[in-house]
Amino acid sequence: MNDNPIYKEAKDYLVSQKKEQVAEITKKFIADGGNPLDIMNHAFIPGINEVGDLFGRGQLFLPELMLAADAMLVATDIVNEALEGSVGKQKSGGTVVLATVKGDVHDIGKCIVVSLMKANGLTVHDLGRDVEVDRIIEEAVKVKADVIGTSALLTTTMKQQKILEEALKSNGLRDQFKTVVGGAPVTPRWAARIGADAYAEDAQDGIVKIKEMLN
Ligand code: B1M
Repeated sequence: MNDNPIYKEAKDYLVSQKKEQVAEITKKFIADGGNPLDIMNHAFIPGINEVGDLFGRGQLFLPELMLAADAMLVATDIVNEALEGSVGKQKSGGTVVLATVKGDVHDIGKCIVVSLMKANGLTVHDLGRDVEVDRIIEEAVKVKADVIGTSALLTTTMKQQKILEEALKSNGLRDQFKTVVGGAPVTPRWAARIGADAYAEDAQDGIVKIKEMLN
């Protein structure tokens, strides 16, 4: 239910960079039986998008963006812990190597994707952020990954996803892995253009696409 007043309250705390209140309301929401992803999807993601829009329009500046990101990370940690704790340890057999691409430090979305993957029984090798294509491929080969997932939040770093596709081809490895791309500026059209196997709009969509590819 998107009209739950707690979502507006939580969103307002995030937009006004009130880290303590963000932590408190997230813990309370989960303790009261709320689905952790609901507060993320209905309060914090719209909240951080609003912050991004304000920043883009020059109505909010980098220090405030960083404070809001800090509050977002606190919420993400609490949500991710709840997600990971909510699952059994059964593995579904799929192995995923995931990273935010080189030149890009945005990892809030990627961390949500990682937690949801783990919650769905996937084995995840999270390489973090600002990761070189060669390092991603090296890890995928090492752990015999089924899927390579990349996140890009900047229009300037999206091209790393294309570089990954090209590197896989030139190394004769393209058939060994499925690839999925995500991140705010990434589109299904971009995924098709660079030859990725799938585009994921959000974390849940990522799970759906990966499970489809694993089947
Ligand atoms: Co920056 N930033 N930022 N930033 N930042 C954006 C992306 C921007 C759109 C803001 C704006 O101007 N309106 C803009 C990019 C413009 C562009 O490229 N055209 C921007 C800019 C310019 C910058 C800097 C250059 C600012 C500066 O220094 N002057 C700088 C760049 C640093 C760098 O990377 N080299 C910068 C820095 C930062 C902070 C460090 C302050 C912070 C990041 C902190 C962190 O991540 N640890 C930050 C933040 C928070 C944002 C915004 C406001 C929010 C991003 C976010 O966390 N969203 C962002 C504005 C926006 O995106 N609307 C912005 C919430 C998150 C849950 O969503 O990551 O999209 P998202 O993930 C979603 C889906 O996309 C999907 O699932 C997730 C969950 O639903 N998904 C996947 C993502 N990856 C996936 C992978 C998958 C599947 C699904 O499978 C592989």
